[in-house]
Amino acid sequence: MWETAKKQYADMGVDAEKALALVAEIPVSMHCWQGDDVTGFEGNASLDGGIQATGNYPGKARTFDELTADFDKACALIPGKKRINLHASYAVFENGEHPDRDQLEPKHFKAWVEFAKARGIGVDFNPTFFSHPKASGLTLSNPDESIRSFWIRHAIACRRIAAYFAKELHTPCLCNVWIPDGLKDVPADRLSPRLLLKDSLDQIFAEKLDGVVDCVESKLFGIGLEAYTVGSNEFYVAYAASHPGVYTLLDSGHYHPTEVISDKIPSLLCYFDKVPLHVSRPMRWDSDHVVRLDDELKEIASEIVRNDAIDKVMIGLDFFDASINRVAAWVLGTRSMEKALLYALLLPHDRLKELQKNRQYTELFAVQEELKTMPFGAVWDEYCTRQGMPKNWLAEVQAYENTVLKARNN
Ligand code: RNT
Ligand code: ZN
Repeated sequence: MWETAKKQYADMGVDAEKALALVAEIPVSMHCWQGDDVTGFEGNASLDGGIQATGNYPGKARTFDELTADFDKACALIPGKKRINLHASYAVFENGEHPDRDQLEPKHFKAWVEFAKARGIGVDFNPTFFSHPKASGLTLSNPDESIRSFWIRHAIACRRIAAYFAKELHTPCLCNVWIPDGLKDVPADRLSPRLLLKDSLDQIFAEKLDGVVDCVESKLFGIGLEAYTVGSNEFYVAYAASHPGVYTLLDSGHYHPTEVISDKIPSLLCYFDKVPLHVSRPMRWDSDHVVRLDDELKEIASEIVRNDAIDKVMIGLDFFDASINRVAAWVLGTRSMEKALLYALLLPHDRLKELQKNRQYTELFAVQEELKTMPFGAVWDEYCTRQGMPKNWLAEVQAYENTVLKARNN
């Protein structure tokens, strides 16, 4: 089937061998927080900040050892090159120490560096501005200077930890600032919090750090924060555009329901040499459903591939579903991303662009539809085989559930 498929793609002007070689090298940053519903290791009972992981599937990871074991299990069932994306709330403390978030140091992430080194993967990082007593109201836009400065110190500490990851692992570390700051109901002042946020960011990014790629993640609304979000799209795009070295991250769930990030990628590529992503799947709201191989995911991947932006777009995932097996969720979502990238690499982009340029819209429409029934599945299977994937990954997750997850009793 692979040989036949390869020939069929060749007839379309597509080199399927080349696609297989390319897809295996595109790094996808897998978020650690799918493994434990964004709980972290600080003993937090509940998740706040306007985000929610719904469901209570048994077997959630509670410790560094459990989370990393689950992550390894998932990775063994996903083809392609991975990175791991961590939150500051996943610091690993020793000797009974319990530093607050503004006191975090590289040494609190030594275990993660060792983990990443042993697997030859890079690390990305996020300061954690939620699930903390000082995050019950505003963080970086708080008019209370003692609270705002606490969070500025936290972000500065996190950037230094990101620099440590980059140095130790010899690969740049994306350090992403997302804050939940906003209001439930109609504000009287939308400007002042944004000016405070702007000042906070200026303080946070003042230090030049090698290997750190800074970015800011905008959002439309959160649960309980429906009326106003301080870190809006326009605010952060303008901030990044006017601050060289700071990028703006696109999360699929952070826009109006019919608005898509695939269209925003080429817009940002006109101005930025890096475009970080949080690929997620919103359903009616920023629900962070596990990513499926749907039209928008294919379009996201196509914008990366057809604009020669594989080295510019930094693909990270951001979903958390507590209603299904969490290891399976990681595998499903990440495999969907891999599938979309391979799918996009198998499209005859030059030919399609030419049709658009020549205003041959009928032919363009026809070819686009023909492409949908090409033997993509055979190429995907070949990719999985070459990457040493088992035939039935779900059976492996189910066995892991029976032997490991069920013993956790949580
Ligand atoms: C929240 C943002 C943010 C978080 C993670 C846990 O809406 O998408 O990226 O999901 O940082
Ligand atoms: Zn996100």
